[in-house]
Amino acid sequence: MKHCYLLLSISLLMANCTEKNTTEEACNPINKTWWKEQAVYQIYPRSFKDSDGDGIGDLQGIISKLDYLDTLGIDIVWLSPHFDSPNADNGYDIRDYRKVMKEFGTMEDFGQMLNGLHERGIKLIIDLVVNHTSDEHEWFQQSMSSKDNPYRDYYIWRPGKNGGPPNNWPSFFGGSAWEKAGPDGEYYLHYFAKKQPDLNWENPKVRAEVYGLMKFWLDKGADGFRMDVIPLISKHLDFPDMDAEMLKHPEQLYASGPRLHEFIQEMNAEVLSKYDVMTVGEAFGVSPELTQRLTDERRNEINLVFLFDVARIGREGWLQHDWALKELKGLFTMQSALDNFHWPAVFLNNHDNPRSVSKFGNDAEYRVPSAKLLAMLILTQRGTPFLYQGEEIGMTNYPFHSFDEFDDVEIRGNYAQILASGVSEEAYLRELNKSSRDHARTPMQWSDDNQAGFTSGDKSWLAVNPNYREVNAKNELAGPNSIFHFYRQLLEIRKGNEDLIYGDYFDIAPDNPQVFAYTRTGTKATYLVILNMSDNRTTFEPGPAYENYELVLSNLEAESGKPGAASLELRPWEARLYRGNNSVR
Ligand code: ISL
Repeated sequence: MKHCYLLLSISLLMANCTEKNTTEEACNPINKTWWKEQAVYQIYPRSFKDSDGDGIGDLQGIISKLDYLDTLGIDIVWLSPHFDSPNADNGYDIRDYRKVMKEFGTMEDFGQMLNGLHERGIKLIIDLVVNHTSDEHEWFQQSMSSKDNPYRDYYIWRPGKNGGPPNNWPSFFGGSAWEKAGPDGEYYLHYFAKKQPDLNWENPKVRAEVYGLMKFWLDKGADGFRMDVIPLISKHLDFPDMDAEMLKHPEQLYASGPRLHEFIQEMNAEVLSKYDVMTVGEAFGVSPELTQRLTDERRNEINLVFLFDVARIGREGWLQHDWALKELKGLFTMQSALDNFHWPAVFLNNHDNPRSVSKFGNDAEYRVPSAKLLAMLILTQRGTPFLYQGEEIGMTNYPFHSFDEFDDVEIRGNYAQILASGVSEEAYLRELNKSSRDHARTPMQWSDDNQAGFTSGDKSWLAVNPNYREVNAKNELAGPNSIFHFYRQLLEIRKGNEDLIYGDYFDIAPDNPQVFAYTRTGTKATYLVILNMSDNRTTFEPGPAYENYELVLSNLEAESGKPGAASLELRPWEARLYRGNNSVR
């Protein structure tokens, strides 16, 4: 896979506009627009802020924190699913697309939250989960009731084979991707949990239902969608068995259905093209080529995709291997080398991945400087930055000591078969302490009060991280040199700064094993970013071309030393942002 990224990035680099290469595509000026320039903040509502003491976050809780978001300086909120759901997968199993989950509040609360965001100049994109619904959705209840029911073909039913499921496809959440149900003895397809049956996108009635619910929320004022596993909606209708190699990465088959682009172009024509919206697809399992096609502005499909290469670097299923900084740099070079018809989404963590300071930084001795360094990384890269709740205060992974502390359906669903494969419980627990999705889902830590100020109740739906007395928003807001204020300063520097937003990206030391250093060259200025991503001091020499560069921001108090950026002494996790007027590579 990495090989094709390299080939792709070389081809894309060649496509840039140069004297030699003046093809129309390469020299097409970039289309500047709000969703390329603004910074997004993801809220996982269940864990953000509880207003009624039931231990579950809710919309009134979000409303109570709108000024906090405004102070931080983010421009767009991505809200994970807020729809009615039995919460088999914490809202990613929708029972009624036009109703707010009762634990989260009411449609009036949604309107109050949306107005509160818009009054502060903050847009809202919501989570579109239309590869599957909850099995408690009325459509599925009807579909399951009989082969002759008009809703039967809203889902994908097939007869079994040889006394078992139609084929050997696996669910991501353990076991087969097929479940027998209903009076006719057929099986329905579910890529995720049994309680998340896949919708049949071949059925034009299903597509019309989806377009209708999208318009319902856009007409309420939503500013776009994050599209859950959208590449999976087109299925290979011959349902071939997978061979051993394919079974290692089922998402690659699931994300290569033959009608994907047709469906998304139809969605664009029917809905998206009629609104000024932002769309970001969760490109789970897709190839770089498919990513290119999905986000090529000339194809009128979607604007951005989340590629998991960075956030899941070193991951192999539930295993987390070590990784080298050089590999991380290569991924950023690849995604920033896109031509002007494409635009990357940049993120280090979300609700499905471990906390960035624990995965990419040092969440112990150097938690504060490394969290600030990661802020500088994510907010000076080329692409739309997506922050995840709690990242701005340096929240860390949770210390899980036993399996009953986990909530995640993905863990509970896979537990038996992973142990049956011979993996010991301690080995599995050790890996999950590096990679579990629950790390990102522990309650937001607002203060050193009981339950970290997340709820007035005496219990939260998932345990609060025991480090909340030290790591909390109240401390961060109070301390001028806090992680929060470092994010706020970077967001301020970035806002409206077209050199940092659209400037060319160039890694000036791709082979350096501990320093990540790159430039962003715009029309007015060049920014130089120097990140010592290690626990060790080091010297780093960008060279005389940078001797007149001025320090804009650093995460550590300046030590004595020469001004400029020609030669630097860097402390562990030291991060510096310089600015120079000469456009130098
Ligand atoms: O990698 C994964 C599968 O093994 C998961 O982290 C995740 O399921 C995948 O990235 C797809 O995620 C999205 O769809 C899921 C939901 O559980 C995730 O929370 C959502 O982000 C099913 O809706």
